Amino acid sequence: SDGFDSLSDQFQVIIPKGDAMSEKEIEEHIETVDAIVSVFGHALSNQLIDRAKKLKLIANFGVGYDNIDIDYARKKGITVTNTPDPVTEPTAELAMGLMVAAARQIGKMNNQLRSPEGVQTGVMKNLSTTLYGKTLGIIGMGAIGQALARRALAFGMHIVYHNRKQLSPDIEEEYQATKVSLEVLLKSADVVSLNTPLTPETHHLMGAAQFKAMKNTAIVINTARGSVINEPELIAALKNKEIAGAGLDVYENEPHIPKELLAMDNAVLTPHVGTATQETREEMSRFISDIIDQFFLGTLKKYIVN
Ligand code: 8YV
Repeated sequence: SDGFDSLSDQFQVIIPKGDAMSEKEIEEHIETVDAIVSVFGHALSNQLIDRAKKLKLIANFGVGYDNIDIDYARKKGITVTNTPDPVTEPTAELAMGLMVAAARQIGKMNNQLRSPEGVQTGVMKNLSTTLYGKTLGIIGMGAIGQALARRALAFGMHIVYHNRKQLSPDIEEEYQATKVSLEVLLKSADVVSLNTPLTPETHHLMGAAQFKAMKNTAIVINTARGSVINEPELIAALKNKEIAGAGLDVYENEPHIPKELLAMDNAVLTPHVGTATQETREEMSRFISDIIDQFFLGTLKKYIVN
């Protein structure tokens, strides 16, 4: 809560006792709050929005705002904002980490070394895959996709991307990246990274057909939203060796992670921690405090998503 300190002078701030407000805390305050800080994993229902008679601002603590019905909020005259800037670099960093871990089997080796059976020593028994010289296909070339491209370029990877919009020639040149169709990306990439928001168009963008279209040596990385992938179909593709591995930070029904994935040593898993660093959480809190300040001063120009 440190990052919210700057707000206390002008606002009465209600800090939840846990990670998010309990039902009891919500009951107590919902009818009197002017702003709510919402957080992924705690959907803000329309019924709750209806009850928040004084609500003017929903400041979402994160870049993805699929936990809020933003059109409904707009109809009610409520502004919704997000926090893109502070999450860009740490999320790309985790995507890069999952990519390296999946390709170089860091998770598998780490687990084996600590297991009672231990790891088989000797390089030939532990062969993995080099990223250098390989092709990274980025689906969603927004800020996080571009931050990942910068990192991948430094690793000596080639970059193709799929995006609604074409990037400017300058930016394409900077990342030496080429825009391709989803079909071409899936066929040519050694690593496919998902960096799109979750929308009706991207829901289950990756399923059985897409995994079949990928190289069977390829890996998929997801630091976006679990439902961009059809999870049972990913599990089947990994089992049937249609793809070689996965690095996942997000899941379809968080915080649940399917047992099958937990049992697979070709899946490197983290529990939705793309922005879970000390620095990032503090920066996100400061960022959202500034948004709230500016909104009530009437000077907020950016970060409004509805
Ligand atoms: C979570 C994220 O919102 O920015 C996003 O979209 O997924 C994360 O930052 C955050 O971790 C929830 O506390």
